[in-house]
Amino acid sequence: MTDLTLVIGNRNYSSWSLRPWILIQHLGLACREIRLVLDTPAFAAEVGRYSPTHRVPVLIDGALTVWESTAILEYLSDLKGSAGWPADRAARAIARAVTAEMHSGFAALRSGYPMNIRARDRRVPANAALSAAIARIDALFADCRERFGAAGPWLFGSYSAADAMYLPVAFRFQTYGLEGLGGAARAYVATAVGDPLVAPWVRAAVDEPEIIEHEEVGRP
Ligand SMILES: N[C@@H](CCC(=O)N[C@@H](CS)C(=O)NCC(=O)O)C(=O)O
Repeated sequence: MTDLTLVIGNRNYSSWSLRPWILIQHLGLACREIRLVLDTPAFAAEVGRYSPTHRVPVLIDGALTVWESTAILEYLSDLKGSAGWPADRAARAIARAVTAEMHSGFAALRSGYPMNIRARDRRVPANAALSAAIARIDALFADCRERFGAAGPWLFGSYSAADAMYLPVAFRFQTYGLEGLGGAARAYVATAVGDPLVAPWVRAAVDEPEIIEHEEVGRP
């Protein structure tokens, strides 16, 4: 028996919030949402009621509070008998590795290409760190798809927490362009942004009125 509430930030900008939300959809879990608007006095005043780190996302299940997106992904998967991870042990190990890699790294990608779901045709000048991050994403997507993806369109064939972790990355390429990605990575980006289960989040992101200026980079 679960009683889930996910506390999230703005749908357009909060990449960490999107990750557990999309896994919840793929696992078919029922979950309430509380949205706190980032960069506002109201966020600062309210987030501490839910989150010990004063950050989102936070998952509340009855008396239990889970923070940090990877821990939330693990908890959600546990609720469904580990269904958030590939069944094969080797695939599961690599899925966890790429998930940890995203959570702990890619600083240049996160700061250079902030997630901005509704924005299109943005361009950011190249720099060495950003180009290296894009090259690593290209290799990672291609490698996972080639080694583990035969059974379906996702990184490990069937949907997993790794796909949830990289969905905001796919949205970044939709916003800032696909330069630097090869065919396999481009096809995966198209799969991820075209996922019917993410469509309600995208519609809500488009309708959000808030603009966070420092996230609006790369305008023509
Ligand atoms: N390591 C955290 C990062 C969470 C995070 O940085 N969340 C941002 C929103 S995407 C946040 O809460 N920012 C508000 C703030 O720092 O005041 C996780 O994986 O959940």
